[in-house]
Amino acid sequence: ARSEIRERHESVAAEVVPEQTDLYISGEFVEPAEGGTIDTVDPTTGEVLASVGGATEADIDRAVDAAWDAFDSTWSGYGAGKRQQILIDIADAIDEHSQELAKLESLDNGKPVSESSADVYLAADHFRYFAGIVRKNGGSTMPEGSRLGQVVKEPYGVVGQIIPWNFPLLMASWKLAPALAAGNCSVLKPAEQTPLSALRLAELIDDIVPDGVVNIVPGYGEEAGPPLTGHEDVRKVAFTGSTAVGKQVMKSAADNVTDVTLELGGKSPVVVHPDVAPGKAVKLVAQAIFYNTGECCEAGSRLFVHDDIADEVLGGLAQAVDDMTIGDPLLRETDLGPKVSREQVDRTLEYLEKAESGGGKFLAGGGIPDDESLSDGCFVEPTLVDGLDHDHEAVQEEIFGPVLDVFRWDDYDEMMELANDVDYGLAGGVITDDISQANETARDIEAGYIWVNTYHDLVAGLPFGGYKQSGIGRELSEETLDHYQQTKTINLSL
Ligand code: TXE
Repeated sequence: ARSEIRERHESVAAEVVPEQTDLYISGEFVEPAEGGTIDTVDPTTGEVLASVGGATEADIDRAVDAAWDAFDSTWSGYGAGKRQQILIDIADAIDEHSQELAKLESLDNGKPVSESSADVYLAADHFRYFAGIVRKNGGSTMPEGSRLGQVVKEPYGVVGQIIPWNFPLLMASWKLAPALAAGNCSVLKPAEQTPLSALRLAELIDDIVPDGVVNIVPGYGEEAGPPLTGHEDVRKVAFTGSTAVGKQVMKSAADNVTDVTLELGGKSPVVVHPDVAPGKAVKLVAQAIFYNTGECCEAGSRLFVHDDIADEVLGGLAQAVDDMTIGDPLLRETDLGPKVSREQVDRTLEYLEKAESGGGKFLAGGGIPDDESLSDGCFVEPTLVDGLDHDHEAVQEEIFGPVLDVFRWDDYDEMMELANDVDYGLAGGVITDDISQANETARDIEAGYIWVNTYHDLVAGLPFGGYKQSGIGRELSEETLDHYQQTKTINLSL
């Protein structure tokens, strides 16, 4: 079975790995100035999929210049209608290549193809959403006595965007669609682990978008990140990644007082009330933590289940873990693929060791799957950890793996105090059939996005972003356009 997986991956890679893997600057694929390359690895097989150009400061400077040239010469002259059509054309191009992009994403990131197909659909949908709202983005006027006030929205010009590896294509679309809709040009840096779908997107939009409007510059975080976030000609920085790096990004942007939005980590609580059918809770909780191998900033990674149904829910979850198909992400039946990298596996295992030595008990999982056919890959078992103190590292810090910390409760206020006792505040889940209870808990959780009786459902139009150390700003919504524009007031004396 191990060789079967390798053969399958080799043949799919031959079919979908893009030809162009250099930096995409000003509509051309160019070698990095200092010639470095980055190997991007298939986390299922450990094989190198491609060597891509690795940008350094000189390349970032070049990309920023190219973006300003494009802004000044063409893009700033395009009206909303023209930008709308371009966004629709990008969405169409993504849809036309959806299967290819899904396979590429599954190869490079390791996510099951059922999930990467959803990502590709949502990426196209995101461009369509911003194509829609761009036309109502008109500003306002205020006639007041002998003056006529006008409030107009203007693009920043050139924005710098940095994305992580957990939803490579979808995050590229979350960044590019609003930036372009608002009238900006972009320099976008994909994560070094997963640059391929963004590079393929560059190929696909090359004939749609004027040269230099979108520049894709893969590179290592430390090499390509700071030159972009601290660049004096970059007027806005949007970052998705770890909270630790988010803080560095903010500091570096401070040098030029560059506007920043950040979408950072999370440690989101899921609260289960006693009135629900345990089976319903099991399904939702499993989805909240195990989707995308737990590599979701919004993952529901702390479960608070009411005493009355705790045994049934936890038993059901252990069974759900047993029933999951862990395996080759290229197969439709796979529920859980590998993590993105060896480094990420080690990080998760370290937390599991700490959890165990800190008194945690594994109700399911707890290590690497015992399956010879998966031994080349970055697999980790879905894991339930019981019995940790809430202030333990494995509870307080983002593990970003398929690991759920479980807690039982019977006193609502005490439970809610713990639920909010983390530095993060990205999301939360509430499971109950009692509408008043649902609303109360949704309001009590200190987080930017609460799901009731569902999870991970992120639909364009509903703002997504963090409280506390989970970030600044909102994506997926009209508010996002504001983050990519500056307000100008023209006060005209009549
Ligand atoms: O993240 P980084 P890593 C969390 C998650 C994970 C941990 C570490 O807990 O285990 O972070 O992952 C770029 N200036 N999240 O180390 O480094 C980097 O190249 C500018 C949550 O992979 O934050 C990549 O493009 N940029 C998160 C991006 O930052 C820099 C998703 C994210 O990588 C940089 C990913 C620098 N100095 C990880 N250093 C989420 N919110 O979904 C790195 N980068």
